[in-house]
Amino acid sequence: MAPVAVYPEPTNNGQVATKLSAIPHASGVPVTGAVKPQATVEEMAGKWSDFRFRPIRESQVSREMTRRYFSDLDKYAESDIVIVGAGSCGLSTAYCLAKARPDLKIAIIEANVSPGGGAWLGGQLFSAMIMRKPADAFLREVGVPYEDAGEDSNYVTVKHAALFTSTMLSKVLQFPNVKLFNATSVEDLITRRSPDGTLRVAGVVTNWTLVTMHHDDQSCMDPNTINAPIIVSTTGHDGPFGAFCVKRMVAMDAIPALGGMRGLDMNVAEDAIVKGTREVAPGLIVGGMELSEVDGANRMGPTFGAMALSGVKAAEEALKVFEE
Ligand code: 48N
Repeated sequence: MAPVAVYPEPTNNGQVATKLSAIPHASGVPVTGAVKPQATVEEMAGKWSDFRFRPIRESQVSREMTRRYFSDLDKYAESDIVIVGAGSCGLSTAYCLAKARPDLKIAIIEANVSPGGGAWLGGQLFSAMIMRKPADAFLREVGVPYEDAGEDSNYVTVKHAALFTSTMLSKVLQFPNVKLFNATSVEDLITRRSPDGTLRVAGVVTNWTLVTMHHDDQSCMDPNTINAPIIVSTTGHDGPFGAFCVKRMVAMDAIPALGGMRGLDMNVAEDAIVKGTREVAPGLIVGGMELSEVDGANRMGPTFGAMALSGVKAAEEALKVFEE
């Protein structure tokens, strides 16, 4: 049997781990890379026999993760805008908001561990994503490669929907004023009643999604909150939480009964969703397929241009609040 590599018990930054106070907080190297890059992958190739990672103490990893997460929870407890749902519409909204207003704090709450919603595949599990023109303008804005059959064609094709969604995630997550809380559900809304009785949405009520899914079999797992003057809800029409915010508003008698999504008509549906993206109640802007449930709009099926441009419009509507 090959000799077992014996590693000295690593301590934090080489310090002897005696008591908490002796363990200096690991100072993270900023992503911007103030440190001169050291190793290169090429240098590692072929020299694996004496390869070793730099020693670490597990608590350094734990502290780096938890310190950041709880600092983010503290920072975004008061957000400027909360986006509910990180599907194609929510991510497009986040991109436009973060780019236009780097001074605003934008929290994205996504129930799934993996953000992206229905935009990882084009339709019936097929890979390619179709966007009807002029939505190709958004693809150029974000830098998503696509194929265009020519000036007379009426759509463009992204060779794999995951190329759109991964590019969107990469761009959105790099904005310093955006924080994605995934695996986290909005399970209610913070509301305020004005003297004339008008109900205003003033934030979201959140919980770990795994907790949200088990309120029926566990008692009293109370939520957390995020205050914000504007909520953009893009929770889609599908899945266990589809159209969550508008259903909650109907339950509170804050908006009339839902119109319920209508049958598939691409031409009617995509124009209606983009043009109809708006503030459906004070403090609550709705876009994407969640809107089809509000307005009784048609569905468009496997074409995504309306999701992207609904996000552009949702961002525009949200920014009006900050211009007033
Ligand atoms: O992708 P979706 O479902 O929603 P949209 O509106 O961004 O895009 C819709 C699009 O994918 C279609 O449905 C296409 C165009 N098909 C149309 C048709 O006719 O069939 O993303 C919604 C996201 C998901 O990731 C959910 O997990 C998330 O919202 N979500 C929530 N996140 C947090 N809290 C909640 N309560 C919640 N509800 C949903």
